[in-house]
Amino acid sequence: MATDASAVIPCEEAPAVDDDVRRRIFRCVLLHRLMEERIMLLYKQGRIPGSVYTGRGQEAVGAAAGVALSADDVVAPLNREMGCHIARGVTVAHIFRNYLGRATGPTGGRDGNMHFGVPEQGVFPLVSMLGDLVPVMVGAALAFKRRGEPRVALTFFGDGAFNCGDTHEGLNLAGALNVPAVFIAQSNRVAYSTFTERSMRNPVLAQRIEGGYSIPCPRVDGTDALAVYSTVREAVERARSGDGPQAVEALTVRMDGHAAHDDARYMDRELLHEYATRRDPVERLAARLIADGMSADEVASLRDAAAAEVAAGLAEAEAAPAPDPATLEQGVYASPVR
Ligand SMILES: Cc1ncc(C[n+]2csc(CCOP(=O)(O)OP(=O)(O)O)c2C)c(N)n1
Repeated sequence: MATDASAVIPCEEAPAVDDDVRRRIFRCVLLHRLMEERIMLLYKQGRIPGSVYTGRGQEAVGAAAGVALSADDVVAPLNREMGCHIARGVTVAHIFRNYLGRATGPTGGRDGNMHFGVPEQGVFPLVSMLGDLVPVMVGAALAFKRRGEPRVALTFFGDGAFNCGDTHEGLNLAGALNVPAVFIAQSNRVAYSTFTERSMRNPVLAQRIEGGYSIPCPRVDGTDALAVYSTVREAVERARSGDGPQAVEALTVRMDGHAAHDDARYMDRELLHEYATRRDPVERLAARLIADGMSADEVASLRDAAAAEVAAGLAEAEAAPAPDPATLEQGVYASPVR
């Protein structure tokens, strides 16, 4: 589905978001989109071990939330938030090294493209069990609070994860301990192939987070990167200033299947068409940059720069060594049983 520039709805005006921030977010959403497109090609060529989970349509959320954090904050992105890794300073090459299973990648070639992070850069790896990152990040936030450090811990959960007990235990604990944690609900309407309305009586997560846990939870259009940034930034600063846990519900649509094997034939075609043509997060931000005075040439050169960054990062990752089979048990057992 090609994007018709005249059909795209630009991001809302956001004069408070300065130029540098806009450019940083645009780089992150672009890299997210372009890297995943390249990864899908590599996957189809059989060069990616494991499966591939994309965040097409949701790029604005992870990227803007990542940019909204300060340097000392920590974040645990999920598998549809590659732009968040980029926003925190993880390099394109490092992410590609994970997808290509290289020895020098974040998991040393052990991961099937999901459970990677760079903790020394404040990016925690994903835990597969839905909802489990909520209590993990409450723990991080509790540590910051007890040490008197003005730092914030942020994580995401999908609407499917909101049906898991650990999410609720974590939200409850965050409120009871009044910790500086921020939770982003990625409401993308579907969990695998189950639509949210079929798995919950009340699918408005913001109401349940506010009503159930007394955690403020504004709702925001998750395809509008500048709106997500402004809303998350306020939540982060409230958490940092001692107001306790905060949440934001980002409304999006998952544009691809759950993973590369899933053609998403159960999704509503008209809805996907509407989001692809009018609400593509990358194009919405490009349209806003142009509406606010950036020339089309400059936008094109930012796109070219991102494409060059992807090509260079991939070349660097391809040149990296494969893991040595002799290291197979390293990091698997505390003390290998012979
Ligand atoms: C506790 C638990 N139950 C089931 C699964 C299997 N599973 C993996 S992803 C997924 C759907 C997740 O949906 P959602 O949280 O809405 O995130 P989305 O995939 O839409 O981004 C399921 C059921 C799991 N990983 N953990």
